[in-house]
Amino acid sequence: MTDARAPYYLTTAISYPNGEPHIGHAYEYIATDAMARFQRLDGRDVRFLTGTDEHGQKMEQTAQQQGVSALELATRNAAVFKEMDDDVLDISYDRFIRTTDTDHAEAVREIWRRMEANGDIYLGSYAGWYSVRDERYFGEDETEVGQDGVRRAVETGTEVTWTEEESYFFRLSKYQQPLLDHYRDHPDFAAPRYRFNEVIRFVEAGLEDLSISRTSFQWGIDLPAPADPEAADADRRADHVTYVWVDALTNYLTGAGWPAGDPEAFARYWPADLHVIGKDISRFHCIFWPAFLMSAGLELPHRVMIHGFLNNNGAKMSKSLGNVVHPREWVARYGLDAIRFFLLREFPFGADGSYSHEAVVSRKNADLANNLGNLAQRSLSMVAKNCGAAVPEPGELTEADRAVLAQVDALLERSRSAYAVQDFHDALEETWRVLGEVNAYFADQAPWVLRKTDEPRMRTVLYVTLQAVRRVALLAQPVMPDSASRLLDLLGVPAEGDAGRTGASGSGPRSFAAFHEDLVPGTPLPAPQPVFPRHE
Ligand code: ME8
Repeated sequence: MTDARAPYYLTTAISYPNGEPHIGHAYEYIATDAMARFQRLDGRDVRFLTGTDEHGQKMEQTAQQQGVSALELATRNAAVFKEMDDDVLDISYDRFIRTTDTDHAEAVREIWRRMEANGDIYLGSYAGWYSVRDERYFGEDETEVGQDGVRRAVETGTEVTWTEEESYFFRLSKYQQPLLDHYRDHPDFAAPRYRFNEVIRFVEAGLEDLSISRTSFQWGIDLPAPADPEAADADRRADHVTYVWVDALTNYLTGAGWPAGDPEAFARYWPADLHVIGKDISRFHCIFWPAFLMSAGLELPHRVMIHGFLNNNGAKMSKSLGNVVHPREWVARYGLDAIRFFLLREFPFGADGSYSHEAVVSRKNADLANNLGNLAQRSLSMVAKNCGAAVPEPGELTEADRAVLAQVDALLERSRSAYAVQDFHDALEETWRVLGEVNAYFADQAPWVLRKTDEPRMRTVLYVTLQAVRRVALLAQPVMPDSASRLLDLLGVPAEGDAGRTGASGSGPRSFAAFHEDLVPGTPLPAPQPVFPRHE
């Protein structure tokens, strides 16, 4: 059993607002949102952080190309990301952080001070191949020159340029063994296992110190004043800005109220329970971030969940291929809940996934319209016509009734275990497998025949079916908040909280605390309406 009121702090990566959000961003927000909603419904005190990563050379260059200041670009696009969260995807975040927020600059300077006080920061110089797209250096052996004469990073395929500059370094090498020890003692620190293993192999191969400041541009957070104003480098600091990844990762602390913003919240929510990120940034989160925290004397997050990438029909999304999908268009075309369901049901969260029109429509029609929508509509219509539009009074339950309900009852624990490891796919697959059993039960029992032969038995079958639909709807809430809420309205289940924000028409969430309770016979029901339309 989880402690009912235990805090649960989770985060998404913060996106670079140098362009429009795409469906890959939406995927991460939706998954993290489902996780946040599940924990809330399960009684946890959730804090959910998302936002934008606004500093660095990439942002500065894009702004120059567009003839605006970096802050203008960031402000304009951060609003686009936030609007997507609010108006398109119904993301239930608690704070949308921007790394240009003033409390964040303070957090970045504080973590720097602490790492420095711990003897982990020194001034040196760096020469290497820098990728602006990836905002990181690569060793010569990690790059290759293509047929077009352009040198690129092998790992990410992005262009690199030779950069030499004075730089502050973080003693990452010192943390090789402490990191390996931590991984060994916390086998769930990162997941899925195969991605975690890649990280471990990388650390085992040896870590070099990390360049953590830049002098070639100014769009970043200033370093803190030196602890010793007489220090040899004191007057040099003003030329440096903090490396964007030190800045970005620290957002997770700022968002929890560190260092001075909200100490009570920080004590309550830190360490984070979960960072949700994509596979391209696993090293930053599984190596650099815990090393910075160890150096600063702060606790490490419990878990980093590394999701795969979304591809369009198997092809990488890119502007040049013209196959970048905008979340707004997707949602307009299929509906938000169908998209959310598709993304979390179609492939395991850790794996790469491919989407196509056919795949989305097939999930929408088969799983939602047929398996759930039809069952709900048929049983509720029969109740409306034959049971006085109220929850029917069941008779004695048969073996078949008990068997199907036992399967449905087991779904809460199964979903808890699946969500605990962000296995949305498993939770939904199992729920829909059981829903298939409920459909088979409904077809076998044929209440439309019983209506003529055995009305009390018809009422029992309808009652059992509504019980099953209610529990499935309760568990569907994190993934499809609005549809599930509307379905629960149709079942006469009272709501407790606020409805979602995206034009939600249902009356809001129902906690899992009442999962095992029964529908009350005689409860009046509204006129049934289809909740899961077919895609024509
Ligand atoms: O990496 N499919 O920002 P970002 C799935 N600012 N996920 C994808 C994706 C795709 N096609 N493309 C990107 C950054 N993502 C940094 C993060 S965190 C302290 C700083 C994911 O805008 C990506 O893996 O490039 C990352 O988790 C998130 O979207 C933001 O990517």
